[in-house]
Amino acid sequence: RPEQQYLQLCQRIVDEGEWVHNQRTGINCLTVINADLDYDVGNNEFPLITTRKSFYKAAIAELLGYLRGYSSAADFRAIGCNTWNANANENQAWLNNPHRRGEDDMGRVYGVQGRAWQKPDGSTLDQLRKVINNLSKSIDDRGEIVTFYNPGEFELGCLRPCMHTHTFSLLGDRLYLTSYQRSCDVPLGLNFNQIQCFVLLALVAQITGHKPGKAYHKIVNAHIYENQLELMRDVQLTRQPFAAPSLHINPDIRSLEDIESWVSKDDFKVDGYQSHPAIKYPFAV
Ligand code: DHF
Ligand code: TMP
Repeated sequence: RPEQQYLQLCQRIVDEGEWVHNQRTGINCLTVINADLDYDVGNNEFPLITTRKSFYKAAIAELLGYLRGYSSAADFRAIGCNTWNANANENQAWLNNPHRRGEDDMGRVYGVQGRAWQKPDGSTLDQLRKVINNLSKSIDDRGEIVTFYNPGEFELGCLRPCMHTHTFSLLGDRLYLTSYQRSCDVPLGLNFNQIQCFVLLALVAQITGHKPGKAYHKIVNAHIYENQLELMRDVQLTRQPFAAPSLHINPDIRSLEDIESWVSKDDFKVDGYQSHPAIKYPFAV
């Protein structure tokens, strides 16, 4: 059961985590270092958490926004995703940043780096296009990497990317994905990120004509904020998980252009999802 990995990480933080004061948010976090999760995309074991309601449509919409190169929280809202409103509009350091271009601007984060990495000569590099072109020709040059991590432009964005590097690999007749995350809000952000690893591999396999294998998700700093701990320990971790659901992607999605133009969160259908009630975890801006 894919949720066991999730629940084991939560329990490990509760049992073995160490308190760390976080400067950016001013909140203490119970923290562990290093976690390896994996998802069997080939067998369609969709890693939705069932011990609380998962807002998977918003997680898929967020991924679509990244793949399209969005840099405005308004663009995310327009496709059914409210996850960037706070960081774009409520964080004082970003509101004071002279590079912020008004309401809803996120700056040069995620998708901007993935689709329009700035080169020294003034032109831009589309990392995702390159990877999809190569995989479509069954080429894996051992560097099929899309990275959002651009330290030279951190001050131009509202938040440094959390899940920041995705490496695709071809082996035998399968496509694999390894995703690297520097910082993980386990109660709130982790299930979104799990969904995104799974869907990214399933989607890229579909449009490049490969069978999906596994998605490997590597996390460095995994934490629970102080104000989330009780809900996690006394509510979510006392619940028994239900069986994993499966994901069905519209087979008409055939190219990156499709993703850029007409694909929406409703082209992704989930079968057999049963969950415990929602838990509203506090969000640290
Ligand atoms: N900051 C922090 N402190 N934690 C995060 O997880 C985080 N994630 C960001 C940006 N900044 C962040 C982008 N992704 C939610 C989920 C993912 C996300 C931002 C927010 C969230 O609030 N999820 C709620 C409600 C989802 C909904 O109603 O659509 C949840 O219960 O999953
Ligand atoms: P940081 O930039 O100070 O590490 O704060 C980012 C916070 O957001 C941290 O708690 C991790 C969390 N986060 C996720 O867990 N997943 C995500 O996809 C994003 C964007 C943020």
